[in-house]
Amino acid sequence: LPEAPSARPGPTAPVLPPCPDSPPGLVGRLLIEFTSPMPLERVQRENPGVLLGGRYTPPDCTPAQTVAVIIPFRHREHHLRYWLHYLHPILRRQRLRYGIYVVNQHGEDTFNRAKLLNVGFLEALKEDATYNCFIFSDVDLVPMDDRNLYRCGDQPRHFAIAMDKFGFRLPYAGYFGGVSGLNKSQFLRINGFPNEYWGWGGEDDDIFNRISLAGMKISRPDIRIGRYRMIKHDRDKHNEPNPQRFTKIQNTKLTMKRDGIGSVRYQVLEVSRQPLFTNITVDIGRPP
Ligand code: UDH
Repeated sequence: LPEAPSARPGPTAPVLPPCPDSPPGLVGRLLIEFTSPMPLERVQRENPGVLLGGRYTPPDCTPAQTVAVIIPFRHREHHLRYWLHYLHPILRRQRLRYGIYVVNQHGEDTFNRAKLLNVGFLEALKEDATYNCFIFSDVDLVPMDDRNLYRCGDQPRHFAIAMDKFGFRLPYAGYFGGVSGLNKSQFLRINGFPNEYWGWGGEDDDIFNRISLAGMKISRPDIRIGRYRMIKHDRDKHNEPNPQRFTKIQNTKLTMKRDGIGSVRYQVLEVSRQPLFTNITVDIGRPP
């Protein structure tokens, strides 16, 4: 029987093929430097395909996932410009459908990276319920190889495994810092991230513990591909090393049930869609 004409896609609804597993336009090793100034206007000009809020969809294929990239942030505007400059073209070459969310901690109380990441997860989903992969990236980490694909898989993924500051090696077997990715069900299975790590350190180890306790394993790229440059910086104000971190990471098994995405409290003060990213300014409170 001939197919009913109405079942055929019309000219207004082109059906694109699925995006390939190995994107064809990747270039491999990249030259990354942070010396020349990087005006936002230049980054905008060089990324005309990026839509308001930092959204992008490949024009020529249908991606399997929709990726929310979430960046914990406060007072790092010049790092963010480099990050956007390098990452937008990489993510585009990787044929991802994605959005960039900068979660900006309001005020000058102690910084809380993991809580900001929980906020990013919830707020990204409020904007687009189709997000099913969440990549959590520090603002000062730029991949040196575009074959390090910012996608989720059947296990939580650690991307930033070979940073320049650690001599391009994994600093310890259970390291899960810098850039990591979980799909929605993996994230919910560990009750998201802890909200109670104020100041620097420990929260990434707590996340690693959550993943292990939930019976999952970390997946990592090849050490030659998972290379990163970190933008050099001094320690930030109001993000001093947290002296409680050593005892806290001993107690993940007890705390993860009550402290996580199910218990996060915050107040969004502003959501603003910029040309290259969505900024979410949030009041996350202060340590008790
Ligand atoms: N972050 C901010 N603002 C802050 C603190 C942290 O945006 O005030 C974010 C940012 O995305 C950063 C991430 O949180 O990349 C992690 O914080 P960090 O860069 O301070 O952590 P890292 O371990 O550095 O990279 C620790 C301080 C190193 C000082 C070394 C001096 N030579």
